[in-house]
Amino acid sequence: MSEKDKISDVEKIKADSRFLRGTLQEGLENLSTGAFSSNDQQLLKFHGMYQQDDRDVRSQRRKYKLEKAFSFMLRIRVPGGRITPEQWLAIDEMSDRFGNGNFKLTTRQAFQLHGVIKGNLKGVMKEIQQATMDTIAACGDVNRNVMCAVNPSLSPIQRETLEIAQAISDHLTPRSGAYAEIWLDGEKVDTSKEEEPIYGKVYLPRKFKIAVAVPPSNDVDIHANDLSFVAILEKEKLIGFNVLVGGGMGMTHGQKETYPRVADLLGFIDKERVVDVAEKVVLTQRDFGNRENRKQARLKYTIDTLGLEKFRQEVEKRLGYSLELPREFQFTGNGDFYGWQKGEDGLSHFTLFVEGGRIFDKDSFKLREALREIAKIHQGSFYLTPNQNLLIADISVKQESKIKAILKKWDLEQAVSGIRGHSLACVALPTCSLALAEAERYLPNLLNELEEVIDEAGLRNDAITIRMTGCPNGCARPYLAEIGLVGRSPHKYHLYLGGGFLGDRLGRLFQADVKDDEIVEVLRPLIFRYAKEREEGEKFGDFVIRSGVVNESQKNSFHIE
Ligand code: SRM
Ligand code: SF4
Repeated sequence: MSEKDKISDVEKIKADSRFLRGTLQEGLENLSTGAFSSNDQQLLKFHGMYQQDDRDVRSQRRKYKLEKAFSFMLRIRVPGGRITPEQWLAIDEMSDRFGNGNFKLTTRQAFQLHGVIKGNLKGVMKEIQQATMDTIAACGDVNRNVMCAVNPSLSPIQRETLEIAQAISDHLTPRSGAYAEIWLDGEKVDTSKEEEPIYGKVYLPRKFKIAVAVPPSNDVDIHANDLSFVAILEKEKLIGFNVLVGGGMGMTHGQKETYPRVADLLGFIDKERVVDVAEKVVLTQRDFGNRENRKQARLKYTIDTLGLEKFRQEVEKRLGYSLELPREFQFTGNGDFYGWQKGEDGLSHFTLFVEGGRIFDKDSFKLREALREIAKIHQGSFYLTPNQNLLIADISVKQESKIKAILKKWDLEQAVSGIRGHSLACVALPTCSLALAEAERYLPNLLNELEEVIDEAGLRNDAITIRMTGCPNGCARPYLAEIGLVGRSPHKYHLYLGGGFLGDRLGRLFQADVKDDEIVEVLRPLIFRYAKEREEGEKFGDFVIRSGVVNESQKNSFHIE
């Protein structure tokens, strides 16, 4: 077998794509089908979109011999989650005109529009550009949306780290002119002269994710990222970052060679070196990542194959200098701080709980309308948080009462229980083609039932992290939750327990294939035991390990033995 035969099909598609063009232009013009060719579907991801179909109506359409109800999900990149009120209003408007009337705040601080049909793709892409946003590299084998801590009480540091996140994002954005050419009627370029200075013509072996954390908050979940920078402060000034590599969530049920992994500490760097280090870690993954088997291609497997020391040497060889020893840091949690807070600059900030990150109106619940009303008068920023919530930031004293009045009018200031406030669910059905079970549509109902048990046990205000995904890919980072539910098949979930409240330890498989209507009964005795037997300040995840409910040193703790 020649070297070329051994590489995966996606590698061949990228290599032949003329820097991500493929036959996307022809596919776009072919309106006899709502779909693109399978090769072009791979390339679409680099342009920030996924071909999907409404899975709720699949069997009905099959019965009438109709093509699947194809539409596209567009992911709009928002480094660090910061947008202006004008951009919020633009997304809101586009979701009506081009999408399915609602939109999603993702677990990586980006927007998603669902339900855009092929004939509308160009129109929406142009409007996204007019709103000074884009979807470039929101998906695909490149660096994705760069996350950054969102904590208003750290105002000056937040601003500084956000600039750094933006600089990393800008530096690692692909240079191909394909995006402008296809979607924005940009000038055609001679592709034989085109270059991708960082990625080269086959880009990375797999997706790549970067986060910037500011202790004490681990809201960005450093252990779910390929590369993380943890801010180190001295006398309240940012001096540099600890560098962590090799975190990741995705695995496949039944395939033990796939697993979630927490990141390793690589060292410390001065703040001026962040972009350089990000580039060299990306280059090392580009050169050593597995291009034959996509299930082994993430950085976490590269590191496990090479060994951390060899990986460090390769990074340092490319840098031309060594990393320093890591510095001490301490996290206190990975959730958001709800409600009102004052920043050091005297401005106010309000963090709103957004269940499942979905911005929608239904019956008397008018979240979209309320936020539209706020965006029309708000003079500060919005931040999409890594927990699918929304921070209405930089509110002046003059504006505060007006925003408070709108929140009150729409009943949005209500406190949520500790467990709901620390919940995350991925999209799953009906749009995600990989979903094996419900998540976003089911978790709120499960929480209604679970809250009854929690209330009975007197734990309403206790923060417990619970995360649900429709499949083992882990888009809501379930293996880092104290209670993780991972879809196995319709109505069935693997239940993982014992993840660290700080997002620093993976949970263990506690029970396989739990039926949805049995989850509460399985958790009930554990919640009561926790309420009765916990030590002072002990978190649920720590308790289930200390009390032997799950075993921390259990081998292969993610799959059924
Ligand atoms: Fe994800 C694939 C949704 C964050 C790991 N993810 C998908 C796709 C695109 C399904 C597909 O490939 O066809 C999902 C689209 C569903 C839909 O209908 O919209 C999808 N992922 C999401 C979002 C929207 C979940 C959410 O409800 O917020 C998140 C978008 C983030 C963003 O703005 O960029 C999202 N995905 C994550 C995270 C969490 C994170 O990055 O912090 C993870 C785990 C971390 C990691 O990457 O290890 C994650 N998504 C995956 C994987 C597994 C990757 C792996 O290493 O095995 C896949 C499948 C794949 O890549 O093959 C996937
Ligand atoms: Fe889809 Fe699975 Fe990701 Fe959920 S975890 S959005 S089901 S790929």
